[in-house]
Amino acid sequence: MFDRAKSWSMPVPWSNQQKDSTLGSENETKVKPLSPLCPLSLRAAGRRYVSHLLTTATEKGKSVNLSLRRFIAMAGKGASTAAAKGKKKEVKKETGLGLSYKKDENFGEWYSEVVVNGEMIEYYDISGCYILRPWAMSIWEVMQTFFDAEIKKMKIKNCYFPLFVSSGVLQKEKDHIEGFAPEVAWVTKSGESELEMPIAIRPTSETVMYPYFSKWIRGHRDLPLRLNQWCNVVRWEFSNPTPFIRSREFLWQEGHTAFATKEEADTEVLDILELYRRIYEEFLAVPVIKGKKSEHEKFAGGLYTTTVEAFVPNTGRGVQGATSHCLGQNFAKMFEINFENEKGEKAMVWQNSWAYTTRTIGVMIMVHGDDKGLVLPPKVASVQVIVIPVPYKDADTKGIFDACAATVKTLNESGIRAEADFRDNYSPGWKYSQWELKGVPLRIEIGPKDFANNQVRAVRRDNSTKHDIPMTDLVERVQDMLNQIQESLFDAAKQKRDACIQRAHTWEEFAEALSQKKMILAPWCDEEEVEKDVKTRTKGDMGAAKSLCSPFDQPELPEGTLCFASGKPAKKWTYWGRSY
Ligand code: 87F
Repeated sequence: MFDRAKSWSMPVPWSNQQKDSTLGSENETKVKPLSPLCPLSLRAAGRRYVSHLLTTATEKGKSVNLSLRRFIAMAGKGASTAAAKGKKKEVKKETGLGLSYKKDENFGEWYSEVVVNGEMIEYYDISGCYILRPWAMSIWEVMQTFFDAEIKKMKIKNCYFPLFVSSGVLQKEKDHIEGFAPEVAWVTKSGESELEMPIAIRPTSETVMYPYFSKWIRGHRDLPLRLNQWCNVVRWEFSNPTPFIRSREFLWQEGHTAFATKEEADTEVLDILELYRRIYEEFLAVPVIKGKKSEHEKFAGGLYTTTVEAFVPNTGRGVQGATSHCLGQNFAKMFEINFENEKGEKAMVWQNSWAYTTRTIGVMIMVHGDDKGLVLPPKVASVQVIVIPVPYKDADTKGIFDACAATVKTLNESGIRAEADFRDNYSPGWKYSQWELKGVPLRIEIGPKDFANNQVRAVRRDNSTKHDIPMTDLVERVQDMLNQIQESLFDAAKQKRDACIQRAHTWEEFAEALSQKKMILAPWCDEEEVEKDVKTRTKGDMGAAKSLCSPFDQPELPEGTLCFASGKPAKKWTYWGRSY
């Protein structure tokens, strides 16, 4: 039988018989991996990863987590020791692909490998900093295009404030900065000379922007003032850096707004939170829970914090997906952001701030990725359909190539992001694996039989099903399949997430569910001391549990229900768990 993947006598990804002369030497390979799938590049990536980890370990002067240590130890002895080699080979044979680790067996290493081999991230020589490669950046841009258009509909305007913050300004709101101070990075020198005063690099822009809010807002006609900026921020984190999830520099949008009334501010908090829900659920196909943070977990400078919480079933950890805060009048007081109201009286503004970050991408990878690599939801994939010619000896190669080009053109013309992979130095099978690793939602193959029958073969990334599509129905069928992929990724993720939610009424039930890596929904008395106590009682190697959010969508709480932790009367249902 004609084996589509093996047609052509070309190297397969795991054979390491690269033909591209520009990538030939081992030296070059260290800098620029031949391919994520070839053992050489894996070793190179491993070495880079290890050096990154070592930097982290030394810098922190603390221990790194166990699995990382094991990885370092393995690499220290040389990743090519017989034992290491044997293990990698074995897994590779099992997966039939280039990933050395399986998602369910070694999630940490799987993630590190998939972000690099899937071409999202390259490690960098400063610990906790990562290069966002075009494959990741394009996802960010899709979300940015959506969000930017939505906030413009809400009359929010973009602006840009400087990266540098003077120490006086940064520390103006003492309460706000207090807990965060160790994470602020400072510039102390220019060339060889010490600066007169160190200058901070923005970790967030409240204190940068609000002096100007004070200047620009005079009367009620200057309100609302609704600004947003797309930028980077730096927070010198000390806990385990993780690409996208916890990095020392990241991209975000930060919205800062001021209103005449609390009602307007309250409305905006929820409007923005709904946009964040849509980013996760409609774009990234990741289910989230909308809710309010506890007093302990809210942004200390604000009045209340709302959040969209995601969950990573493999680690049993919640992730704060994005936050929308009502700041109340705390900052207005501090920065004297006053206005003359309609009655001619002096009044203080009500403020909000809100942000989502590149963390979104990490959550998506963790939720959808599998043992073959990334799985990108069609709505965010910069390549939704990859078209691969599958010629073989004696076939009408030109005809097949032309059919591929025509397929891409037809799809592009109807707004589908399709590309053809015409590279002649890789076999079709190699290309299949590489695009699977990169998570492209749909692969279209055109071989001699398809060409003769005026059809294409489509293969879904999410479930590997194959579908023969007549050329005449191409656009409609492909569009349908992309919609189905988007939908079933969300459904599968939701099903998995829901299976991890456990209700607990007592401490015993709570502790048991926590040990099973569940997200726990429990009746709570809503007292800060009790939350602190829960943290203390759950401290351990895996990190303490904390409240994630009290969902807006509250189940019924019958009269007389008691708090799972204190035994006092419960006031609300709250999600608890370990978190990132
Ligand atoms: C780290 C260093 C300095 C978080 C920090 O969530 C200051 C801070 O203020 C800091 N880490 N925060 C809280 C940020 C709150 C808020 N800022 C605007 C947001 C949304 C966007």
